[in-house]
Amino acid sequence: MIKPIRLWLIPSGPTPYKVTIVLEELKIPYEITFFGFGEVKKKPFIDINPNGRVPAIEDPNTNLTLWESSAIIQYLVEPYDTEKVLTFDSLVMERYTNEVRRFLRLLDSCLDGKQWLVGNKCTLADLAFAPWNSMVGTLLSVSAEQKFDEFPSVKRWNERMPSRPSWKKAMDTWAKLMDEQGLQWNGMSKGISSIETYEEKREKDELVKAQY
Ligand SMILES: N[C@@H](CCC(=O)N[C@@H](CS)C(=O)NCC(=O)O)C(=O)O
Repeated sequence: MIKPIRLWLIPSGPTPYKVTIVLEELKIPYEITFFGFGEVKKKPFIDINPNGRVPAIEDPNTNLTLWESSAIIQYLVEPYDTEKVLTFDSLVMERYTNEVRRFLRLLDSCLDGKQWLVGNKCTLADLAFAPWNSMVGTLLSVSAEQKFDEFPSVKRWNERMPSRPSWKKAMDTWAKLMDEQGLQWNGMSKGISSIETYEEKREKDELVKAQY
């Protein structure tokens, strides 16, 4: 029997409701302790969260006190989302990667011996793929250089795109806007090389603003 988790919040602050939604979704019993905005930097709350911001939780099942909403929801899914209601297990991720591969194989066979997808000129059908082709390395967790190794016709077709000024302009705009937000190509902040570091920094509130 799960003992109710205590959730500390101020009613006017939106962030704690991130936690209540997850508690509801996962049907975890909880009790709310609420107080006024003026008391957030005072006792007794700063004994729970010395940083003086809500939400914070106390879990009597594990004797854990925790603050920072992203850290809290991450913590809640570990023991309480056994049915994977709000998360994916690795099998689902694997299925997703396999789907991307299956589709690329199909695309590869469609492009076999052809320059473009429809007829003998570059059409909307080709150009609509261009941005996603740029993301394939991230989707398959391989380097940009290796992403089309298994799909030679797709690789040649994708290499034809940069000959289009429109493609180049769109890519330049994309790169410039990402740069302005301090993001690298895979959507993570510059200097972050793994999803684990990304999650860690997100919990500590250390990501660039664009990632919230
Ligand atoms: N990064 C924190 C942000 C929490 C936050 O800013 N909470 C606001 C209410 S929505 C708060 O406690 N404000 C009081 C203050 O900053 O003095 C989190 O995700 O838990």
